[in-house]
Amino acid sequence: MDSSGKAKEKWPRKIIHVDMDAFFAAVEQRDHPEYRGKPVIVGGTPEGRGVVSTASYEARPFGVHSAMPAAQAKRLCPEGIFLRPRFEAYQKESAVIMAILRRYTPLVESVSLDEAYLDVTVNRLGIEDAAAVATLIKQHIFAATHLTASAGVAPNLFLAKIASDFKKPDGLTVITPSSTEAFLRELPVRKIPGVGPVTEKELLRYGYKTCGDLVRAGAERLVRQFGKHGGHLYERACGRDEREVEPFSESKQYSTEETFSSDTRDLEKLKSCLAGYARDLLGYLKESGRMGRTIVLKLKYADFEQITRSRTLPEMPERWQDLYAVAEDLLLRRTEAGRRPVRLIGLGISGLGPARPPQQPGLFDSLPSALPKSD
Ligand code: TTP
Ligand code: MG
Repeated sequence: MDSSGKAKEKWPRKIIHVDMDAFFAAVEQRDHPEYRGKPVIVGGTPEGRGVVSTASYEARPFGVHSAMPAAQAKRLCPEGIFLRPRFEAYQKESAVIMAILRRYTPLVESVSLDEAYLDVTVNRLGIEDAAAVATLIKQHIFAATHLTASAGVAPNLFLAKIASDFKKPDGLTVITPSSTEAFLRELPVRKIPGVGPVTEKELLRYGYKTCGDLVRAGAERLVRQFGKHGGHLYERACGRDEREVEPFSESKQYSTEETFSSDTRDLEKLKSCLAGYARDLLGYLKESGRMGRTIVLKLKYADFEQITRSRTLPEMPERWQDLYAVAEDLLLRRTEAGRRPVRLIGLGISGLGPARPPQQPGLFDSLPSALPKSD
């Protein structure tokens, strides 16, 4: 029994998933007070052909969401404030957030700029109650950045991710081992990470609306109907996930890209984009203390065919000019750029890892004074 008289539940592992709320838009609202409380839409310009990166919570009731063409977002939300993304600002914030998370446990896996898993089964505060750790983390992030995060606490990564998404923004949801089944029973299949609109449609065709429906169908039938993927869905619907938090995978790729306002065959224009990207990418990597050796060029031709061409180097280039030289070579030798009109160009570095072994600062070193000190 614990102090509240409740029987203590046995947790195989305690995982927290942290996901920032409307990340890019929240940074813009923080930095521009005049945008607070207003629908802010970050991404391509509505006059152009780019897409929405994200929308503030004020814009979401209008139906605006990530990956929607910005022009469509403008039709849905004419009073929206449309902003171009400021990636350096978001990367800087992300680095602050990830550094905070690493103070609680070295077992932090950052899966994107605004999202990470932590294994706090054992943590540096020595707190058993993972929900209490998640509460501290949310306060810590807010004190340092003035941005809100939502957190999910659960016995595995899959459930923790579902939980962090359950009550956004500024939410905290706990799924305990004993509440897992009830939690999943009515959960729509679309909420399973990896189930997009196409898979959802397919599942609905067979009458599977919720995780409960998948569990009732059983593994055998699902494998018959959907092959290996069916078996995977069954495991998740039962709330099982054996994946570990992998601290060294960090963010797997960092990239930047742009959709042109009109398709182009102009090689000079493409090359000048790549030079700008190379400068940004290398600056970011150096600043965030990471290194990556695989250079990835991405092109989308006017007919929407998309290709990537990559090259892995013996070590990360020191100067942006060297990174650019690789990108240019890929562009000129391994694509049809110049001969075929191009709609989008992007450059990325993958296989990222920390340049130095992660440090283990004291948990409360340089802690913002706003964070309540434990006594
Ligand atoms: P998400 O965490 O998916 O979205 P979000 O943080 O904006 O909102 P939520 O409160 O629902 O978590 O993505 C994090 C950031 O990544 C987002 O602010 C912008 C960027 N992003 C894109 O650029 N394109 C996309 O399609 C998505 C989904 C995100
Ligand atoms: Mg987010």
